[in-house]
Amino acid sequence: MDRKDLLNEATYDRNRAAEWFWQRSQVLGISRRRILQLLALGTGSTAATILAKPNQSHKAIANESGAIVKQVRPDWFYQMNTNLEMRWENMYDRGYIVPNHLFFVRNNNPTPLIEADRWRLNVFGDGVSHPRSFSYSELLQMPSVSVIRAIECAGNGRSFYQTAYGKAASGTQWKLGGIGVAEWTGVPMSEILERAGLQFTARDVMPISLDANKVQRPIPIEKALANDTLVVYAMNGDTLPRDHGFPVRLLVSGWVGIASIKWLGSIQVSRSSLFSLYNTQKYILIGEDYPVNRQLQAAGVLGKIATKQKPKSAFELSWDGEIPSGKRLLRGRSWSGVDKISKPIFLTNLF
Ligand SMILES: Nc1nc2c(c(=O)[nH]1)N[C@H]1C(S)=C(S)[C@@H](COP(=O)(O)O)O[C@H]1N2
Ligand SMILES: [Mo]
Repeated sequence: MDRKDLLNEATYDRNRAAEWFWQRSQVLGISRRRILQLLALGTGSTAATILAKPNQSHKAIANESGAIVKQVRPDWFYQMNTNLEMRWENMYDRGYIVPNHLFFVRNNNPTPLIEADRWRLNVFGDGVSHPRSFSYSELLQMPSVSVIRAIECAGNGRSFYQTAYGKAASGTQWKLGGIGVAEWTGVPMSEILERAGLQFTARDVMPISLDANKVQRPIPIEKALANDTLVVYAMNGDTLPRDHGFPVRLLVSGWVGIASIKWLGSIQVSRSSLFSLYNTQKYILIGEDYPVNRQLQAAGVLGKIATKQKPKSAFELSWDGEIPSGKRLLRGRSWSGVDKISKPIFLTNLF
């Protein structure tokens, strides 16, 4: 297979699932039959449990914030548990970039309060020859890159299952504000991996967070080494805000938001395939249109793994607002997870 194909998340996951299944059975000394039995018994977390590696202990977390640290105003956001949806009307006439205070927040767990001077980024695994850690100030002194990129939640637009089909999809009921564009500044992940002695045999990279559930989702080494895969410490020129991953988060450009792990604590680099709950059971598409082969099923993968976002568009208007009749200039945007929209279609005479 062309190694470039591994930049496509779906291709990558399909291949890795099969490999993972065989490797784990060997590493753990468990027979294939026993793994199948375990998976059959499992009610959800079996694959993740088999995979679980001891996490490094981190003492840098002072406590948890309760949920969200930044100012939450109802005219800025729709709040849904620990998540904040951007209100598009606030972007009217504001330009391309979403300011930090208006940027959406998607938190699986409350925002952890991490002390930067006690925090370290640990790089470990059999894919590096010199496992080591980096302090915050070390990272700030390394060569940095700034890119303008959108981060969009895989579930953005999910509430339309209810409005369009009369059937709600489970999960956060986003309208269209589960997206934001910012300028991200940080150290290319390649630079960090190189300094830990990246081996040419490295295959997968697992960024592991410090939030309550240690959210983690693997990416292939090819994507980890891309120019715009960054270990980010600044957002729109400011220190990365707590809710967006302080002290550092990952930016995995163009991939579903969950790949851009916040509150990064360690990075596992492996010569074998890696899997986590977040690409076997969560952030996947389930249904007749998304068949899963038997090997993937056996590895605990419940559906087609969500990859690139479909094109979408939104008006910069309040969700349930009214527009006075007459000739009006409406503004909006369209975007896709792959590239720029090349041919916008303008609808006129709507009213
Ligand atoms: N540690 C951690 N990283 C995470 C998440 C999380 O809950 N915990 N949520 C992910 C999801 S689902 C999305 S869409 C983006 C959202 O980034 P933001 O909150 O900065 O907008 O972060 C991702 N990174
Ligand atoms: Mo997300």
